[in-house]
Amino acid sequence: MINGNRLNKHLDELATIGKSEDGGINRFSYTKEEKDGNELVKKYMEEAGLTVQYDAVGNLIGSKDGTEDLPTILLGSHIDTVPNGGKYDGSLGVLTAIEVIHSLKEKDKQPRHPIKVIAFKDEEGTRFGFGMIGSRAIAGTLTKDNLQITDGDGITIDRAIREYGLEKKSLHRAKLENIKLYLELHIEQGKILESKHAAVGNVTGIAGPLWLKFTLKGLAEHAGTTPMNQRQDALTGASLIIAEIEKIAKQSGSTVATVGKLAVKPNGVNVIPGEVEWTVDIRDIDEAKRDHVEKKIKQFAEKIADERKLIIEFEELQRVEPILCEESIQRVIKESICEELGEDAVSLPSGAGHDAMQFKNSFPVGMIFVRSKDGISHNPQEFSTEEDIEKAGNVLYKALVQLDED
Ligand code: HGY
Ligand code: MN
Ligand code: MN
Ligand code: MN
Repeated sequence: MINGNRLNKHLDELATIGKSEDGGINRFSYTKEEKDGNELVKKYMEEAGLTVQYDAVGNLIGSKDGTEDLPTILLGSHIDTVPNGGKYDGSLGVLTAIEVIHSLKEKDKQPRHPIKVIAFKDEEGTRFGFGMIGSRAIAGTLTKDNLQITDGDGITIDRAIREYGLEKKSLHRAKLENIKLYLELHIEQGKILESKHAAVGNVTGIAGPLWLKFTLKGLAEHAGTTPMNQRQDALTGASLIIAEIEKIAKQSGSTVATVGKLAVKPNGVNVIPGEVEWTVDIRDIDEAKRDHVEKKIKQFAEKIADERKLIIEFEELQRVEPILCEESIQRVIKESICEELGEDAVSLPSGAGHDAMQFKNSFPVGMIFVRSKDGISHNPQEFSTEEDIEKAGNVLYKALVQLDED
């Protein structure tokens, strides 16, 4: 099947790019580290016999012709990271897809369908607070307005693309047509496979992330001279709301909600906070439940603002619909898992978002999960064993060969 040693060697090499002293990886979109990472992946793609190019937004696309004039099969994932991220999130999917193509080439197996392997641009949304730029472009849903979104330094996505040195191409040309399906391998980033002693799993669906920014405005005043009953303290108000966000999500039973970023202004020891800004990431496989939690959180926030003479503002950063993986692809993945592991396949939903979600209204998708040690991810301690990686690579190989025959 695949060459597990070569795959794990590529993974180790890529992990050195953007690595910080404490072992975390920082490869944010349109930065030098991410460009160096792409150039290394481009080399691997060429060694696998793929013809490689960057598209209008910087997706790195390796293409291989099929023997027949059929729709294209897409494989891929992302190599950008969260701040201080792990070495497997995204990268494993890109490198395993390349390894499968490389192994097919070595076995002189010509696929019937054309195949493209894509390292999607900015899946994580770390730099711009707006994720999946690359897969949106491939789906044809990235808009000119999206390109005006800015990073913390006020640089727009559009300017970042231009400064990255990409050939000026129209956004519309990035959309891929005549696609049969998309298949992504990714680490689970959760604890289910480990709890079921399964190295590899079949993904049933992907929870849709809703990202909001809350801004709560009060009045910055002197910490020493302002009586407690005359304050418009934005941070105490925010803390009540944030505690309630956790409570509402817990009560929902399935929806998860996370406050990941928070900024206090003017952020002085002796100043009553005049303004607090924070993000909320709300997810569920069931969109109606997710949106109900959103509604309850906003209602509570407005109540606190009212009671404390504060002003609350909400901004939607991104709202991605949950997606169910195609039954027919799931069936092939389960058969491939059963063949590789010699046991029935474990199927599970993905709490994490993935590029596959952007193709909900374009073409069918399937995902394969690799076991994560202790379920840890978005953390330098993220880990999957070389054996599990090789088994998962064989599952991707088998599933691709099967899907290519259909
Ligand atoms: O946020 C996510 O779920 C993914 O890691 N981008
Ligand atoms: Mn991630
Ligand atoms: Mn990922
Ligand atoms: Mn992904």
